[in-house]
Amino acid sequence: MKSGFVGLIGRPNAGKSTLMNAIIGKKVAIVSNKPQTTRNQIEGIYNDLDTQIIFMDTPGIHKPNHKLGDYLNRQAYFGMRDVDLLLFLIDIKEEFGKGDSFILEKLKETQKPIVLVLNKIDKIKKEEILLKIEKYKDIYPFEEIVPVSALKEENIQTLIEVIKKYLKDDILYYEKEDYTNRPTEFLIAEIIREKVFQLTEEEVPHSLTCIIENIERKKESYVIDASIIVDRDSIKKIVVGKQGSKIKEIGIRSRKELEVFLGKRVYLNLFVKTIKNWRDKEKYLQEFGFKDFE
Ligand SMILES: Nc1nc2c(ncn2[C@@H]2O[C@H](COP(=O)(O)OP(=O)(O)OP(=O)(O)O)[C@@H](O)[C@H]2O)c(=O)[nH]1
Ligand SMILES: [Mg+2]
Repeated sequence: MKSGFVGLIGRPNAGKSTLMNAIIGKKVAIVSNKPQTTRNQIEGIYNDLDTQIIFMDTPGIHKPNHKLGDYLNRQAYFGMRDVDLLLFLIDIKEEFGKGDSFILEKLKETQKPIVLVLNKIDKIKKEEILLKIEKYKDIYPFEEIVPVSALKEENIQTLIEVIKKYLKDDILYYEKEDYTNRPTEFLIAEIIREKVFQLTEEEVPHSLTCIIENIERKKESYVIDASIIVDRDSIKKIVVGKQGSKIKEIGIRSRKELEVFLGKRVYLNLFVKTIKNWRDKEKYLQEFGFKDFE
């Protein structure tokens, strides 16, 4: 039996959550093509016959514009502590930029082994992959460099084998059936937030959050009341849409996925509420679950 903790670190949109889901084989963390999708440190638990790996998915490290952004970065830094191995994720198609050097410096400070994961290899030609690997070798002596496609699930098994070399413990931290540390309520709110992320543009997804007000568990169904909190009325108008068309679509898509996830019929009541500038107010950040561990 081997076990241990692995931090997934990188810029927003590098594909950290997609990779974690691909490794776990279940959707633990939501994914979108917008930066700053992940807002909390989320554990995904990988189990096979003789191994348990606990992955820490983290928010992409970025320049914050709000208190919420500071919180996101702090969550990422927490994800670097108390792990056996750090996976530094980079979109192979992008150039290594200032944001990446900044993250690399932070990673180096931890003095933990760093494996570079070059993600999204499905977007470039095979010959280019080798050239990129050579380039990254000059940037830092990474323990290893592993090219993968989280989306197409290419080379994932190789990555798992690499990770296994760095696991030091021999106890089960979680039950073998567990795949995340997050409660069902959190996963439900995230599924709804993902739909809002997918169906809105520009600053809209970032200025809102989703909270579960109430869940009634019945014999054959769930009744879920959820609120989408926005930070100004103009955003509320967009989320509701013309004659409620947008919120209706968000509701339909969320319900479909929730029914599969919960395995029961779902009655979903969505409300949209404005709380001015909630992203900059400590009181609301705490109330909406953006709490530090310490
Ligand atoms: N083509 C391609 N797209 C990918 C791959 N992995 C992730 N993506 C896409 O990249 C976007 C961002 O993916 P996420 O997994 O949300 O990225 P993240 O690093 O978790 O982002 P944050 O949570 O914002 O930090 C999504 O549109 C994914 O579908 C990949 O291997 N290939
Ligand atoms: Mg993410």
